[in-house]
Amino acid sequence: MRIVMLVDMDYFYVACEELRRPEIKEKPTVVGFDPKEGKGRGVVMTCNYLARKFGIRSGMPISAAYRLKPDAVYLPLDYDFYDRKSAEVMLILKRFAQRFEQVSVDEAFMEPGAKADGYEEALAYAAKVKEAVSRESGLPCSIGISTNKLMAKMACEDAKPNGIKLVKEEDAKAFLGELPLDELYGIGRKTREKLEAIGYKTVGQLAKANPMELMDKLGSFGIELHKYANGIDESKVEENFQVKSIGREKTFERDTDRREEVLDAIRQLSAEVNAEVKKAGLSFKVVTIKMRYSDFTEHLKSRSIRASNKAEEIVHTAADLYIRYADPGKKLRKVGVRVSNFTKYKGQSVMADFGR
Ligand code: DCP
Ligand code: MG
Ligand code: MG
Repeated sequence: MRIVMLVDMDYFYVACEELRRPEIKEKPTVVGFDPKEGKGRGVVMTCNYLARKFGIRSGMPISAAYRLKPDAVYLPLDYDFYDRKSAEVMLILKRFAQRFEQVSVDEAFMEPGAKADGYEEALAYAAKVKEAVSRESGLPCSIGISTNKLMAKMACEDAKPNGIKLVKEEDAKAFLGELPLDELYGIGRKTREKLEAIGYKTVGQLAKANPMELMDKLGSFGIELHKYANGIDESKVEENFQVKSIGREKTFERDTDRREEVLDAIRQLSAEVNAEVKKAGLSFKVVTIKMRYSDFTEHLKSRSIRASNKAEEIVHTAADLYIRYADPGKKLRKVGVRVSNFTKYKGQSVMADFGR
């Protein structure tokens, strides 16, 4: 039988911070922008479960979090560190997967295939995965198990934090039926409001709706939601360990707005990217530059070019994007150069797992 698992790390950014600051473990902790005693702008990226008890949530203004719990621990963002931990976790998970699809910095779908071919086997297998992640990365995760991606995701939400939850195919509808609409994958605030306006309040009611009516109100998305409400999802776990992009980034010793210093960095990064591209025997069609400013806002600019494998093409495009689009009023904390949309060059094979 087909078993699908979704592994999602618990309170990921804060859990990463706990590794190097064990003293925050027992304290409500928030990672995000500086609250500046309630006057700070920007949002909460995430918080641990202790902080959630006070009503703090991802995405809420940091000032609102501060009002709820001024004496929580507030930590700044360190994307480099979270990216490294993420890469480490993904490598661990891949070992356990026959099919694997990373869907965000902290979550991935996996099909164990013949390694766990039944519900009981899958439960035992998930426990093994969870244990390996914990032992090797030091981080907690939760795992949802079911027979498709949608239900694995829904099960994982239910398992959180630090749990494993299995939803058998025959139990999927009952499991979903009780949930309020916006807990169903795919339903955000707007869709919920539309559905409520036509009289639906729970996923169970939506499951019994006439799909034609939903088609009328929401187009083909309505049909999809009707399937979701019934626990149906035919999408595949898409293997994505083929190289999709190759990039390098550099954090400046000090935040800078000196053009020459940035261009030097772009030249150096482009050369490194080019070496990697050559090794893989690829040609690229898109060059992207990433600019992260000292206030942690981030700017990505891409340009499509004719397929190329030339170093100069990377440098020229990246430098031009920087000159055109960098915000002159801000200092850069970090710059990155990335190429993507590969076509094969000289018929060499595509290697997996290029350095991030
Ligand atoms: N994140 C973000 N902005 C958001 C939501 C999340 O930057 N609006 C970041 C911070 C999270 C990470 O992505 O740590 C993973 O997001 P999750 O939704 O998986 O949330 P957490 O892992 O933090 O908590 P949970 O235990 O609920 O999964
Ligand atoms: Mg998570
Ligand atoms: Mg997640």
